[in-house]
Formats: sequence, structure tokens, C-alpha cells
Amino acid sequence: MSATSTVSAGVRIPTSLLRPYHISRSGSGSGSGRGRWHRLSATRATSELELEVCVKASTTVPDRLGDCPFTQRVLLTLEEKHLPYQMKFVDLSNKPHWFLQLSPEGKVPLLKLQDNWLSDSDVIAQALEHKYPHPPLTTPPHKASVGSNIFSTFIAFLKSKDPSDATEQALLSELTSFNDYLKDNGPFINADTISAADLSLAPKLYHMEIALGHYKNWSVPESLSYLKNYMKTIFSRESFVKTRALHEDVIAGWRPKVMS
Ligand SMILES: N[C@@H](CCC(=O)N[C@@H](CS)C(=O)NCC(=O)O)C(=O)O
Repeated sequence: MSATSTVSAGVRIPTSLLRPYHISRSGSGSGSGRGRWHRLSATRATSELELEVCVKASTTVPDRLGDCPFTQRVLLTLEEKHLPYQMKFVDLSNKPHWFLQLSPEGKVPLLKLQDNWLSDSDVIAQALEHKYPHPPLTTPPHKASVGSNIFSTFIAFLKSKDPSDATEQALLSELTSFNDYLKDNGPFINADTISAADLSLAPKLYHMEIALGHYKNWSVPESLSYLKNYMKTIFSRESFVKTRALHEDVIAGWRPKVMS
């Protein structure tokens, strides 16, 4: 077995970076056996069934998925569609040459689809929906932007050094609107069906919970019970548990923004 694997773009990716996971189309369990998740040998050649995805590597534990909410969104989409995939861990603090050849912008996630490397989680989620329409994850257009201001208001509050500025209030206002939306339309953004908008928002809420808990000793108010229940439901979903970042990575990942 050679030390590198050739991918179609002509870029050689070290075999040690391939971390294959496989799920049969009928399986969804987490144990061993037919129809369940299998961890395959790291030296196995890429199966035609496996999609390749470049993900942020953990900064605290070797050979582990890191803390990128956009990457988790793509992995959640793959998991919810029961698509087998193989992760390539990218050290974003020391981007390898092969990665920069695939992504001149130097950003994860990247997904290889039909011999093309796609960037940007929006583009990737749409392309996956188009190529693998079942189970459908499309959010109806009039619901697609629900909750979409939460991430930016969370970051503004996290970065704020002035306790009397309006950043906490702005976040609370967005969270309250979303809580009220869920009360009337939930439990998910598209009622009973989990969809693309939830898979985009949930990793951001996960980062918000960990980062604000750590850096500001702040948590979502108990009064926002529909939101709290939404977070609990999605965070405990098998697809989420399998693709979530370590707390230590989330905390380390936001540190430069807090310190800046
Ligand atoms: N709009 C992009 C954002 C992707 C993004 O910002 N990824 C971050 C990691 S979470 C990244 O790769 N940053 C490059 C770097 O840190 O050098 C998407 O939705 O995929």
C-alpha cells in the first residue's frame, strides 16, 4: 500500500489522513453487525460509494473531527441521508499543500461530488439534496431563514467587552423570536420534519451554548422552553452525537475572537 492516495483532481492526499466511515443504506445503528456503522481500515481504498469530505481537524486531540459548525452541517446532511463518507482531517493552522490545491480559499468544508470538489456548506447541502433527494431535507423557502440572525448576534455578544452594550439583548431578542416560532410551528423549523435549516442552525446553537457558558457564564434562559427543548432534541440525535465537536475544541476555537 502506498503512502498516498490519488484523488481525481490529481492531488495526492496522504493515506493517513483518510478516516473512512461507512453506513449501509438500510442501517442506522451505532454498534457492529450488518446494517450498522462500521469503522473501516484506514488503509482501505476509497469505495465508490463513499463521499469524501475535508473537515477541520481537532486542535486538542489527534486524528479527530474539529469544531467547525459549517463542517458539522455537511456531516449532519450526510448522516441524515444515510450516505457513506470518508473524512479528511485538515489542520487549519498549518494547511497542507494538497488542501490548498483543492481549496484556494483554504476553507472547510469541501465535498467531492462527481469528481468535483465543492466548497461552502450552502452549496454542498444543495448539491447533496439534488443528487440524493431521499430522504428529503429541503426547508420550504418561506421558512429557510428562520433563526438565521442568531449566529451573528451570538458572536457579537461573545466578543463584547462592554456589559452595558446591547449585544446580549440583541441575542435574547433573536432567541425569543425563534422560541416563539417553535411554539407556534415546531418542534422543528419545518414542523414535524427535520430539514436543512435545522441542520444549519443546530451546530451554531451548540457553539453558542458552549462558548457563552465558558466565556460569559451565560446560558439560554429557562423561560425559552421551546428553544431549550429544540436544542436538547437535536443535540441528542444520533447524527448530531456522531458529528459534534469536543467541548475543548469549541472553547479553543472561539478563544482568539474573545481575546481580540
Ligand atoms: N461560508 C462557508 C464558511 C466556512 C468557514 O468559514 N470555515 C472555516 C472553519 S469553521 C474555515 O475553514 N476557516 C479557514 C481558516 O480558519 O483558516 C461555509 O458555509 O462553508
